[in-house]
Amino acid sequence: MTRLASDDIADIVDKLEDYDTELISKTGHPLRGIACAAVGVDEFRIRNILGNLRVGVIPITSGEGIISGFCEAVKGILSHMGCRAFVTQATDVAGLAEAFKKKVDIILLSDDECFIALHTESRRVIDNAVATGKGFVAGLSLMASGLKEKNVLVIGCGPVGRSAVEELVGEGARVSICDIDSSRSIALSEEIKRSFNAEIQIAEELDRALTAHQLIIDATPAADIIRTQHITPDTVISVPGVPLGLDSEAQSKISNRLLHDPLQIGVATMLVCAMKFHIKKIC
Ligand code: 2YG
Repeated sequence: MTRLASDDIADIVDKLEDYDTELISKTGHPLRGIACAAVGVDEFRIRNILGNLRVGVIPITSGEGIISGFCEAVKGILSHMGCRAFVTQATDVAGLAEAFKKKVDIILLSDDECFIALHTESRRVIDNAVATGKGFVAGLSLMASGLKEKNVLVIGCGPVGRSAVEELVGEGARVSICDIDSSRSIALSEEIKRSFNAEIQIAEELDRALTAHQLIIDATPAADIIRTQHITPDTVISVPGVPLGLDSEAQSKISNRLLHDPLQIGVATMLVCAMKFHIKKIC
């Protein structure tokens, strides 16, 4: 699992308004709209519910410890989405106690391996990797005006890539997968066959797969794997992976048809996934 650095997230909160403007120009929706599309919730229905939600973010000191700015960035994204979010003063178990005493509806916390949202009343657990896969597929779909019957390449068969593949199969896309470890792509294709009775293709060779696809999800921690020769006027790329997998020439060539952020879409989608259980409770 990629561990973010403070530099990756330092300016997220200050730039959320600008990011919404960028997202609207790329997908037609701001962050909240993309998260709602990812979860299949009507954005206008949840607006007032969000305003009443109390969300606690708990700093966790285990393992490699606190990432400076991480909880503040998560809290800033949640507040930008319209809910009442705060970072607990205490860390770890004391932070959990503080959140419960403050009667939160949703808790977000992350150690080195696992970043989750807990919906206190329904006791549901939302995993960041699953939500991130959903969110970036929704973004690709909005940029490409739908993915049904379209060929989509997913690079990286880790937790985020797996979630993206499941979403794409659900959207009726024709999915190819590629992973540096072929046992992971084989395992994922067998799992998709078993769970969805759907066939996905395994691309043995990344360069050839990138040349053959215009719709791409890059769910790897690899840099510079997507280069200028892979970018055509029809190429649209959604990158949940950190760092961004396009080299600088490919980035300038693809211009507006590229979606990437280190935390925002994943956290926004986690929140809407969590509150979706909340909506079920009230409707
Ligand atoms: O509470 C803290 O400050 C730390 N325990 C947070 C540690 C987070 C470690 N995980 C990551 O940096 C990423 N997997 C987070 C999600 C990235 C989404 N693309």
